[in-house]
Amino acid sequence: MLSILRKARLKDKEMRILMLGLDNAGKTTIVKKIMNEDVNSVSPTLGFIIKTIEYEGYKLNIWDVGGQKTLRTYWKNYFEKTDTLIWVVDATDRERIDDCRKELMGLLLEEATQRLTGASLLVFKNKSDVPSAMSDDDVREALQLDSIRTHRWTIMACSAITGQNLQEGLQWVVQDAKDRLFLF
Ligand SMILES: Nc1nc2c(ncn2[C@@H]2O[C@H](COP(=O)(O)OP(=O)(O)OP(=O)(O)O)[C@@H](O)[C@H]2O)c(=O)[nH]1
Ligand SMILES: [Mg+2]
Repeated sequence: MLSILRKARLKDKEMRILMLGLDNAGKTTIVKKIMNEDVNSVSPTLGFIIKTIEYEGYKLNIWDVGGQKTLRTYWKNYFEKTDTLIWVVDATDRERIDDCRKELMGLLLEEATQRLTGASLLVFKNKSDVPSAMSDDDVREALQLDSIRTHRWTIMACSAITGQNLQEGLQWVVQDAKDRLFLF
């Protein structure tokens, strides 16, 4: 039933995108950069922000939810009707990469995750402009992405500061949605 509704909305060219990840990963900065807003005035998100972006005729409703530890228990309240989950990783934060894996895996395994069934996953390896950032392979391994069988996924290096791969990420999201219309 859910997938029928989802499909109907995709036909209407409207998508719900949920952006999650640990605090300080760069979620809000990514959204601001995409919207051509000033990226120097970002502060931690205490609740959530919804921004709508028009991309290739699609209306992308992006839910940017705060990632601080105390806020993570509320993440599941946002799962419903999500077409694509964008998981943002701070590639410079080696210390918390294991926390990052646990949170992502917890999310995908949780019972409430049934509400995420059928959603695709884009892992944005953010802060790739920093020379010491982890490589794609490092992050792929550290997050054990290859073990994910329940969702279509991909990983992309990006930077909310330079704008690297942000458009390409949206391109993947939209193309994946188009593909799914024919798949199911
Ligand atoms: N060098 C670099 N810094 C970045 C990048 N993206 C974000 N930052 C910085 O990282 C910090 C956190 O960015 P936010 O966008 O607030 O992170 P967030 O994921 O929204 O954090 P919460 O709202 O607390 O969950 C800010 O100081 C940003 O300027 C990036 O691509 N490169
Ligand atoms: Mg934020």
